Amino acid sequence: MKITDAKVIVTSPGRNFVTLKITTSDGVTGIGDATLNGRELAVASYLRDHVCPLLIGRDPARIEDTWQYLYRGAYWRRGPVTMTAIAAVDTALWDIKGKVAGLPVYQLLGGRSRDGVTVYGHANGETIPEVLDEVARYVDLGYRAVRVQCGVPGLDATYGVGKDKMFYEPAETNRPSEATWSTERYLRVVPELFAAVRDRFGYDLHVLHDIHHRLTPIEAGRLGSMLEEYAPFWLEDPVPAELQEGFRLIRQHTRAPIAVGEVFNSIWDCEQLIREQLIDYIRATVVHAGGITHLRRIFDLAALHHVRTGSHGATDLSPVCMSAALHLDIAVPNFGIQEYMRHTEATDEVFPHGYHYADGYLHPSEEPGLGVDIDEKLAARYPYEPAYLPVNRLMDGSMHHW
Ligand code: KDG
Ligand code: MG
Repeated sequence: MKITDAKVIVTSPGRNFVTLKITTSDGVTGIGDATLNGRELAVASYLRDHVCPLLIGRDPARIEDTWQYLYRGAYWRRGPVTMTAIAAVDTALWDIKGKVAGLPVYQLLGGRSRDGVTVYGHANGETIPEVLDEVARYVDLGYRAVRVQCGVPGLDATYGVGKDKMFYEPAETNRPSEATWSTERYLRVVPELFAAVRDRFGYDLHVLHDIHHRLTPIEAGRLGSMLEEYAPFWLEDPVPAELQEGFRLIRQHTRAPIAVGEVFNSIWDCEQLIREQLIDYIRATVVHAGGITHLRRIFDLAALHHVRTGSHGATDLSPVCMSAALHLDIAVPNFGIQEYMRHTEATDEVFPHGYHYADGYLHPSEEPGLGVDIDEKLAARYPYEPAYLPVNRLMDGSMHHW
């Protein structure tokens, strides 16, 4: 069997998604998510202009070899654009392998380690009472874990506090919007938020919070120590993570569990964080971290160092990525939690899928392969729309350091 076609499909059913579709000489098809929020067309070009021509004639069964060929062969290693493109190829080849074997992909990864994948959703609100109402909505839906974010008094907009409920879309069309930030005000409101959530919902619910890289290590240590009494499940992205050793300082000052990794694209972004046990959850994803093959490698390294998984699953990761993530989540021994923000109805129609939510858990599809498809005719009805993630500035107008 050989690869006979590889094409890139860009569609925007509510937001932009890039998908790679590979076809084999036996007529088997596989798909992979290649969406990089705000930089979608860079990955589409990387695939179309540089990778698709190399795939034609290759054996689709050689997943590892193809991964190494694209990673090493490019000479220019790593980076979000390259690794998202490689992820799309890798995911599509796992989909094909599952279909050829007649098995869901998780069976090829060693089979089930658990009955379902515990997920969390985002409870957002401008005010604390609004957040509490959103938490109640998730609790009513059976969720065991909820991420809480509220507006910071005195700031016009706070990143991560979405306008939508159940979806999460920070990107905006045309030019990026610009928001301002005050660490002092933020550090005052978050403990109040946690206190209110614990007061109303008790301690059985897992409560998560995303800092979106906005603090320094010592500020993050202070926030963590203030939140310890409210037993946070994790504090996410406390600081920008280019300087991995900076996390040592956070560890010295708090026992709050730390999660990081949604912007990571390679094992080298988290090697020190994992090896020195500076984090508790690794949030790298299939689409941005080199596909199932590379993410499995990261998860295995993490398993050796008491680090559990907590993959990114915001709305900008397509149902193709979510399907692939669930096959890994259900199989790996050190699974922690999976983020799950729902897609719009239009997106679900373009990407029919077999995974489903029930009682706090997601369940991967039992169909051979990943159990997700793309309706190309429908996809063609939603042309690409330029969109950017917002920019953040401090009160004095300087760019925030994250
Ligand atoms: O594209 C960026 C979003 O996916 C990101 O802001 C989401 O921080 C995020 C999260 O934890 O879901
Ligand atoms: Mg995040």
